[in-house]
Amino acid sequence: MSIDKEFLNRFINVTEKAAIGAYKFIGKKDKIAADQAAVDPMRSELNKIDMNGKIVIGEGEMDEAPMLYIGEEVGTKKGEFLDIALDPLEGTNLVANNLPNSFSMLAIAEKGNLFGAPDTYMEKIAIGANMEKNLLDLDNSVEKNIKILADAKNKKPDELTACLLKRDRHNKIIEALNNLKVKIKFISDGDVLGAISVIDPSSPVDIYLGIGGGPEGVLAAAALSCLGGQLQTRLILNEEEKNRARKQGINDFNKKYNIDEMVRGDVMFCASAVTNGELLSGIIDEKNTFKVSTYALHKDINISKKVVNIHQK
Ligand code: VTB
Repeated sequence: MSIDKEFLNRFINVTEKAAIGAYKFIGKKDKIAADQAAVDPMRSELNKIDMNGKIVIGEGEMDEAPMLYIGEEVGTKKGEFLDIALDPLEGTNLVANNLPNSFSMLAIAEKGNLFGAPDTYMEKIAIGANMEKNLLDLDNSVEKNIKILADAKNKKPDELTACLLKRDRHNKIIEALNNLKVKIKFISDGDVLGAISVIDPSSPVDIYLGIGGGPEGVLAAAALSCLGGQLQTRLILNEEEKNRARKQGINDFNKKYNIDEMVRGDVMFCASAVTNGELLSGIIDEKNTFKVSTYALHKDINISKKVVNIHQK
């Protein structure tokens, strides 16, 4: 079954209202306030939608997040049963420091169809569409994955661009990429967009790799699955996190998840920009209105669009 296409505009409105909430905290060096300002409108707008929604990826566990926590039910409790992965503000640092590529985002699937990844680190490797299924593997060396990808794209490694978070934990990967002369696009935060950039025709990125957040991995999987992209992930868990993961029904801690194990069936994805960026323009503050840009995807209906909506102040 597909998700009713009427939902897409309602979810676009949710991420746009959340983005507007965060807008006034751009450059204010307060990432917690920026996040909260996105959480409140996101939650109240979700609660206006006729659905039986359940948060599977949210602001944290029930005891650590008062709102939009994992398991929270949202919507009017009339209508379809939907699972929701959300990040009211992906890139809290980016907003706090007025840097590009911050978004309010969410993904929707039918009940039971989204991987409830714990809030831990996750290894990720993402590539675009139209390539042999499960082409790359986290257990391959960087050299091997780059060679396979270069062959599949009929390019040389030095013609490829890799995107990764600028973190010391990636030094080995960076060294391998440098040896292969692969171009590197570093990002400081916001690895959902990093992963999505492999399917963005206006981006030079061919491969996203490295370690980022688990919840962000599920949001990236939702977007990539709408457009035929590929993603493989593996959780990175310390002992305490293994206990938490067990409670969420995860027992094989070394499991590699391919995209169809993270997201099943029909999916919607919406990301509304707060600050300017490569995918979308940021919010434009006009006298009486805000102009907000959103990237919206609906897998079964084959919708992939960038929209701009005007919101009255
Ligand atoms: C990424 C990125 C996020 O965290 O998941 C990253 O997408 C990973 O964590 O925007 P570290 O910052 O600890 O490396 C963010 O940068 C912030 O949540």
